[in-house]
Amino acid sequence: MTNGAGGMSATAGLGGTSSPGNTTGGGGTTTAGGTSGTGAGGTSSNGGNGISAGAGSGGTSGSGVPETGGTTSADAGTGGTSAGAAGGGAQAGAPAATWSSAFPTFTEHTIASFDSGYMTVVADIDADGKPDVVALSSGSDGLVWFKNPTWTRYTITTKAKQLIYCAPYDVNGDGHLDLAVASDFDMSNTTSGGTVSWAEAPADPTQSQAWTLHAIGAVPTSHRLRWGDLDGDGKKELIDLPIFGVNSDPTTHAGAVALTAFSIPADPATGTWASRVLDSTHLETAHGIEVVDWDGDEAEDILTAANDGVDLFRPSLGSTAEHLGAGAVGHPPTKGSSEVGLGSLGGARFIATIDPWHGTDGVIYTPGAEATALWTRLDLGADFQHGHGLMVADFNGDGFDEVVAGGGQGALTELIYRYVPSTQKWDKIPLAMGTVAVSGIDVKDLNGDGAPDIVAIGTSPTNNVVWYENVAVK
Ligand SMILES: [Ca+2]
Ligand SMILES: [Ca+2]
Ligand SMILES: [Ca+2]
Ligand SMILES: [Ca+2]
Repeated sequence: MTNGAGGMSATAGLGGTSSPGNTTGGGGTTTAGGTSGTGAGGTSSNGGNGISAGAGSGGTSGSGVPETGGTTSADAGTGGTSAGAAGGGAQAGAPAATWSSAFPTFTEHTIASFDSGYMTVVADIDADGKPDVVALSSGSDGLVWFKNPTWTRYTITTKAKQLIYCAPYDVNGDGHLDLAVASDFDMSNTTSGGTVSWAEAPADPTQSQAWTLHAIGAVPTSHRLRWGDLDGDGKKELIDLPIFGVNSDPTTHAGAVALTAFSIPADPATGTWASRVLDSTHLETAHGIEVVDWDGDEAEDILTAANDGVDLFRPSLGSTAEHLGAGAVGHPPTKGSSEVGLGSLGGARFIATIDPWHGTDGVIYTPGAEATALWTRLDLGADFQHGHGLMVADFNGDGFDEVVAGGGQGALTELIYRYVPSTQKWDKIPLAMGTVAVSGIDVKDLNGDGAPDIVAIGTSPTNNVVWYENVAVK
């Protein structure tokens, strides 16, 4: 592995200042803990270091994607984007950026032991201004949250079984973050199960652990949930990505999934959630999803990672799948892409993935020569076994996003990919080896210092939740 400064410490050690401003990959995102986001508008810049900004032009200034409850949407860190076709590259709302050689170290802290940890999301559950860590187990430990900073553990529900995913949002608008929950997950059953519900937060989740479950709907093998404002009306819809299509082939999993959006009814506790199938023809073995505002029109858009690679969906435009990334060559289901995130290098857009399904390789896609062309695929190498977590974030606040990713088998590799303009290569900075069997990763500023931190959750054999404190270079 190469590293600007060598070694496991991830220290660039070259002096300079790191900005705590925490622009998460583009224009104007709000940040956690009440600190204000930066990401002011301005022209996109490639920092004079040879990065092509692609064909995009004429974008609007970035509109941040604030999550409910004041937590950062570091994962959505997309901000202003070019208004052109899918192939456009520039993020017009990105701040002028100058790449910084100074890069933080990361200190690992254990939050908890946690059986069969599957996914984690950071959200301020008790609304005290400190983002908390929600953890979901595919085993016996259920759905819980850990209060920042003591990491006291509180149960959310024991009623939902065969849990697979959750996503925070204030569903009923009472000021308390609720959780959409996918349960009754069974990879071998593509014709039933896939329950989707929401857990209603009590007034004080540190006093009462009785979250009430309300039905939303069911799509067999529901596997990933995200909230996104698909029509731009200011209220988010729940997006449900199943992993396998109904009655899909049990071996190849041929047969597309129904990417589905549910709308919150007037009375979310008792009303019927209208559902809308956004796509039912493109996505097989669909594993990754990211909500972004691709074109700055305030209606949010969706990136997916599946056997066909990376697709963009812009439901507000009534468009079908826009195929951006080819994914890895292979035999289904072991092909295509598995995780996906969107980032920016000083205004030039990129997509990061793990390829193929449950895959091995970190991959960077950059816009093709023409707006309609598939994006250029740069394979960074087979760094993972069972790669199962990826997030894009700007860890040193220089306007150039990095990628953190991890694998749940073998050496249990977690690393950060960081673009270096002088070499036009992506350095691999080890984050941890062997300590977390990564099933999921989230990135937020946990300690309120403005620098994004990393949370990772591990399944067997590590069975744990940890966070990596971003120790900025002073
Ligand atoms: Ca909190
Ligand atoms: Ca609520
Ligand atoms: Ca950076
Ligand atoms: Ca921090």
